[in-house]
Amino acid sequence: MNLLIISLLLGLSSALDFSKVKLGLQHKCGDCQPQQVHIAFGEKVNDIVVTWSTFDDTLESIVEYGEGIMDRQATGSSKLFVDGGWLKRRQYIHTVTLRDLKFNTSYVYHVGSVYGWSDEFWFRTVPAGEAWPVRAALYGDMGSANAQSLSYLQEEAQRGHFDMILHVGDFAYDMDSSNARVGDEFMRQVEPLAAMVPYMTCPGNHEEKYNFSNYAARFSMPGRDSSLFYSFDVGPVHFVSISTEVYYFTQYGLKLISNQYDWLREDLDKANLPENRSKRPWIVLFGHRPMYCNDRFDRDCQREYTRFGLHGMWAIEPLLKEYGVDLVIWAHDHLYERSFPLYDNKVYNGSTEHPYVNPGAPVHIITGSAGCKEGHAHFQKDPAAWSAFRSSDYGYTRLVAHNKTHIYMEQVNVEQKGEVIDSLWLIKNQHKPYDIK
Ligand SMILES: *[C@@H]1O[C@H](CO)[C@@H](O)[C@H](O)[C@H]1NC(C)=O
Ligand SMILES: *[C@@H]1O[C@H](CO)[C@@H](O)[C@H](O)[C@H]1NC(C)=O
Ligand SMILES: *[C@@H]1O[C@H](CO)[C@@H](O)[C@H](O)[C@H]1NC(C)=O
Ligand SMILES: *[C@@H]1O[C@H](CO)[C@@H](O)[C@H](O)[C@H]1NC(C)=O
Ligand SMILES: CC(=O)N[C@H]1CO[C@H](CO)[C@@H](O)[C@@H]1O
Ligand SMILES: [Fe+2]
Repeated sequence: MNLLIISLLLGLSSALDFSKVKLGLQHKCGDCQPQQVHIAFGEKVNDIVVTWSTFDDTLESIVEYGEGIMDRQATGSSKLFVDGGWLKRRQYIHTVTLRDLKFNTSYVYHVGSVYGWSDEFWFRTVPAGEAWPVRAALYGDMGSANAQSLSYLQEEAQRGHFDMILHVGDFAYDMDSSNARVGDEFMRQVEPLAAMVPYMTCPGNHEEKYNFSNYAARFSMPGRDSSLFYSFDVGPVHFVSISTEVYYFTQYGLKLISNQYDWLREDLDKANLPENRSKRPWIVLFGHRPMYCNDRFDRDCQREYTRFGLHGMWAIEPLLKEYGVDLVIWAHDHLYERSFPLYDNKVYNGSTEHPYVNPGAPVHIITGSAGCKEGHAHFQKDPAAWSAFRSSDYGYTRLVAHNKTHIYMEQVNVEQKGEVIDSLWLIKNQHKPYDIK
């Protein structure tokens, strides 16, 4: 067909929006069926960012959505992602933001383009304001092979048990493996939950290859820093996601540590402004490698850089004290472990009695036992003085932030048919810097 006719048609189509005609004429799309659909909170919790992949370029990225029927449309864009492996496999990763959704409302949607649409999915937006109980699943280290907790999480997500997921690093083992086919497989496996519940993340050591590029390309977290660190507010909780990995893979630049550290201090400072903290008093920070660890073979973790910093700088534990961080969630060690209130390796008001009432220091949870091909962890023989409960059975953690004063957490053991093996009430009627010398 000659150019004149094409440009004529193009002119027409932009005037009349015959986009199908336009695309059909110009472009052949071989492998354009959407897959790996997942969602996340955007810059605010009633913005939902939808992300998916196609192997060829669809030229357009569309989400059709609505309440009950898909009567609305939002468009976004795609980026070519080239994996670093020898095949240099390519895929187009699409993102579309659904803005200003109604709170506490169910939406159906599908994603795609004129070349193909995904299955239909649904999600429910969270209620407005702070006065409602946030329900989350927390875990790390799940993997594509031996993803022991996956079926439990898929089922709970589809039954509407969670408002959000925190996957605390170490996704697929590894996303870049087999020229990133393992990453694709993992993203397909989590689709039944991640397409329905905001799937919030932080990077782990298994995401390191090619400067975390599989992680950065596949997840669309809020903020401007390639999903490496960011924060978001849900109900009565200010969640903060950090990369512990910037302390360990320093070949990518010490600048990344100082950038994150400066951002973190500023973020915690803002969250502590009286008007913010009184409205939304809980601060929950999560990152992959624990600040304290009890795994016999985990030498890396024993270096505890986030606790002490590097080169005498950028230590994060003092910020937890200074800004009164209530709860810290880690993974990496393939186990579940709950600390007593803990600061600088000292226990503050440790007691095996539940609950923790106005604890004198932050509480740490390690939840890295969702599955993965590396198997169970091996504890040090004797628990550390700070250890309140530990188990190396596979499982995941449920968290409910009931209101401004009460957080409840429990550990689900998937090796015992989903039995709850540990639980904790964290009760605080004041949230402020800890009174520790
Ligand atoms: C959300 O909606 C449900 C059902 O429509 C209602 O029962 C519930 O009270 C609402 N929650 C809030 C916090 O508004
Ligand atoms: C690694 O990626 C980050 C952005 O995520 C970038 O700021 C940094 O410069 C990169 N480092 C190298 C060595 O490429
Ligand atoms: C805290 O409050 C300030 C000013 O009221 C606002 O600009 C900021 O975004 C808030 N930060 C958080 C984390 O809530
Ligand atoms: C907060 O939630 C807990 C647990 O559901 C409840 O016992 C307590 O009364 C609630 N507090 C307020 C102020 O609603
Ligand atoms: C070590 C420590 O933090 N002790 C505190 C335990 O809690 C009581 C009040 O509940 C404080 O008075 C102690 O200082
Ligand atoms: Fe790890």
